[in-house]
Amino acid sequence: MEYTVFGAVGSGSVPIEATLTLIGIPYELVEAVTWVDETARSRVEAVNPLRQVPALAFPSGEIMTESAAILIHLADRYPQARLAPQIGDARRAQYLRWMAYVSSAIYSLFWIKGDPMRIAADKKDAPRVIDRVHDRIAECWRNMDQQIDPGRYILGDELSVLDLYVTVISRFGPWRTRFYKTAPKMAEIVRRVDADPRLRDFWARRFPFKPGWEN
Ligand SMILES: N[C@@H](CCC(=O)N[C@@H](CS)C(=O)NCC(=O)O)C(=O)O
Repeated sequence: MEYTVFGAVGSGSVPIEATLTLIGIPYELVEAVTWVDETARSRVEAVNPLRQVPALAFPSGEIMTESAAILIHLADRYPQARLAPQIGDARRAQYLRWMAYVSSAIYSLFWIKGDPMRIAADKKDAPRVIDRVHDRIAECWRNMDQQIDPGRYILGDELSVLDLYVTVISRFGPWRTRFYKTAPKMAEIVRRVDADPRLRDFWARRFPFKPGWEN
């Protein structure tokens, strides 16, 4: 009886897989590159009718979708891993605030970016739509960066699932080079998480740093 992650290399399932790795929980992986492959979309349909990854099947068979909620759940369910401020901790409100923000203000925009024709009226507008999505994402990172007061990590001196989440989502467009300029406080933090020795093999497998990856 294990967790099953429905995910894909370089996707929003990666922070969840990283969390399970840090907690030390074995899991099965169903690989589904949903944004390029119709067969993959059908493979996840039974667990997520929106045909997106990530989804998490619990050992009990219960299904959970929504990356931020899954991360919050895992960090609460395994408090010994110290991957989130627990209820009663003074940092809890800001933790929940930024988890929801990354999901709703930033990650959700990738639905448009993945296929601009989902909202564009004309194919010739697609590049402009992507540029605008990138501008909005950069603006949202800037807004977050200006309002946080981090230590070694976003919420203080301990790594949390929020750091894993921001580290992975900031690897998507408009890519890291722009993120470093737009969000200088978080730039230092995501580089620290990229370099975390506990995740070295994991990153290599699940979100490899290929030449030029920051651009
Ligand atoms: N709100 C969802 C968003 C998930 C999402 O956008 N997943 C992408 C992969 S990173 C996907 O499956 N896209 C395929 C599609 O939307 O068709 C979450 O936070 O888990």
